[in-house]
Amino acid sequence: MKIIRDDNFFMNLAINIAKRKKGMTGVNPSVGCVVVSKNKTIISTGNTGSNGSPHAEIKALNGIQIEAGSTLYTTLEPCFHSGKNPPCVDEIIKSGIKRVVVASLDKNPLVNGKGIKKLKNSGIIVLQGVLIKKTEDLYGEFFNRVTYGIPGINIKIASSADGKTALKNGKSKWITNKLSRNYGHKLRLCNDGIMVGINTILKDNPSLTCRLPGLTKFSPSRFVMDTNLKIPVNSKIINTAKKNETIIFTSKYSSKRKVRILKNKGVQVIRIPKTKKGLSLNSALKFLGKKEYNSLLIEGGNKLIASAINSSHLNKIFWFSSEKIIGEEGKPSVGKLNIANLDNSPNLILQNMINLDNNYLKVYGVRK
Ligand code: AOF
Ligand code: ZN
Repeated sequence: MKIIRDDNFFMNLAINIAKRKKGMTGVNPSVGCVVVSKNKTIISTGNTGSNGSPHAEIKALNGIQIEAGSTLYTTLEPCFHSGKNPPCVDEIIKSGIKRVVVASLDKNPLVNGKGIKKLKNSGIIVLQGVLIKKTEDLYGEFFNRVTYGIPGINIKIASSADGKTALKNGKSKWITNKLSRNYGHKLRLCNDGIMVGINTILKDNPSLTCRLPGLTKFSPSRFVMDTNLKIPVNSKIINTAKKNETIIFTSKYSSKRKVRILKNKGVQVIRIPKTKKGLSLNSALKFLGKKEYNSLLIEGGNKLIASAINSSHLNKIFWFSSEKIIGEEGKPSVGKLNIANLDNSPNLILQNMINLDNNYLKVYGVRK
């Protein structure tokens, strides 16, 4: 098959380069950039640096000589503002490049079209929108945060073929296979934070870290919804709070002593309001948005998953299902949704289905 080295080809490469750093660029989205010469040779590539600096375009332009007729491909509109990093548009203009291809506009209000306008005003030809569907997908959570001030929510469910997450006696080790569980660690890597309900901590005592070799330092921050502050002070996440950020959301602050112990162990205890359905997920999300978390992975329990499914900030559901069948007495993956009419069921789109050694991962997006 002949490979056509057109704009789509090079943008696809930039997207793959960006994807490789997802979850490792701090509050900054992961961007991919490719510089290509007139005769379609790749001159250099770059993606956003760890923890957000330098920006992808700066890395790609560093140390190269721009020949006439070169094109720069970038997955996200080059930045216009000075934040922790200087504006990429100025570096692009200085480099002498005369053609820039962009996939998505940067919905960050500090940029949002201004970057492209400045490039065009300085005589650069800009083509925007190439493979935009793929980049809108890649930046779904980031765009949610810069638009609404709230992180985009992803849900992970690992269930039997009939949608159950545990036996009647609570046992769940292991419903899904090793490959699925490893993929689950990749999801932890790709998200800025991970949230569970207190019952998941009481039942499993998880550490909620990413344990892919070499990538543990990119483990997400951990958040627990714990209405009555039941968290055991010696649970794994509390004992590792000095290494990995850990926040307990609660509505009770009654045991001052317990709060003090938790704080001494490096845990933040944040009081948020309670609703009829339990702690207010929206209040926790607003708090996390202010802290500039772009993405949040919710892993359970099923009540929290139900709240996340009802949230307008739901981004994707990653549903792993195995070949086992558990039956009616098993634990349902999703808590009560109280749907009386199927038209009110969440409107999902199956975006991808991956065979993981005969477990299946279905990735659902949300029709908004
Ligand atoms: C780019 N290239 O690689 C990334 C961009 O605080 P700063 O200066 O690092 O700016 C952060 C913002 O820059 C971020 O919110 C997003 O709008 C944009 N990210 N822009 O030109 C990059 N990561
Ligand atoms: Zn930039």
